[in-house]
Order: sequence, then C-alpha cells, then structure tokens
Amino acid sequence: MKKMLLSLTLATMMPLGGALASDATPSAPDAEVYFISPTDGATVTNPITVRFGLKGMGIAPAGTERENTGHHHLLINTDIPPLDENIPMDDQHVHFGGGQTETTIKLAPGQHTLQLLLGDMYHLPHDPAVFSQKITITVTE
Ligand SMILES: [Cu+2]
Repeated sequence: MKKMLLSLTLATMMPLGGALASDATPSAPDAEVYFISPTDGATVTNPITVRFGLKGMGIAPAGTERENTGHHHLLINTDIPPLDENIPMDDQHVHFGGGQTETTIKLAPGQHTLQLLLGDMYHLPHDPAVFSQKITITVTE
C-alpha cells in the first residue's frame, strides 16, 4: 500500500503531458472551429460544399510560423486522432495546408460524420486542441 501511494505521488508530481505541452503550439483561449455548412443533421446531395468557420484564431498555410494560427483538417467518418501526434493524412483526414476555408467532396449515399480539427504549421493539434462538434449528414445521391 505504501508503495502504491508513493508511485501515485510521483505520478502526480510528474508534469503529465509536459513534453506535449511544451512542443504543442498554444491555441488562443477563445478559439472555436465550426461548420458554416453543411449543418448537423443536414440532408445533402453530391457534390457537397463544406465551409469551415474559425473564431478567435487565424488561418495560415502549413509551414507558416505565426502566433494564433493554424490550418483546417476535415475528419470524415472518423474520430479525433491522437492529439500529441501529427494529424494523419489520408482519405479520412484531409489537410487544407494551403489555408483553404472550404472544399467540395463526394460521399456515398447514406450517413456520414464530419468534424474539423485545427493543426499548427507542423500538422500537430494545438494545446488545447481546437476542434468542432462532430456533425452527421445524410447524402441522398
Ligand atoms: Cu495539416
């Protein structure tokens, strides 16, 4: 029991995620990312125009070092990836490293989820991470 208490104390004293906190780019305290369109629960047809909204921070292309900026990532039918790693780059994690604030996608008919996650110049989520609500849309054709 004594040993357990000791390790608990040590764990508490360790700066949990300390390395992450120092490596990650800080986000602005009031930063908010959201979908301008489509909206949660929307029924849409292909091609789907997705517009990204951002408050409290600015957009900068990947590789640009500027305080309180980042670029959008569109997560399609997936959850938020590990926040201490570079955001994956694949069909479900689409990067907008050019600083784009909208895109046009095609999805199979049915239900899909979309979520936005802001990444810094290295494609790493900020600390704290800035991500949107996960929305569900229905594609009819
Ligand atoms: Cu990126």
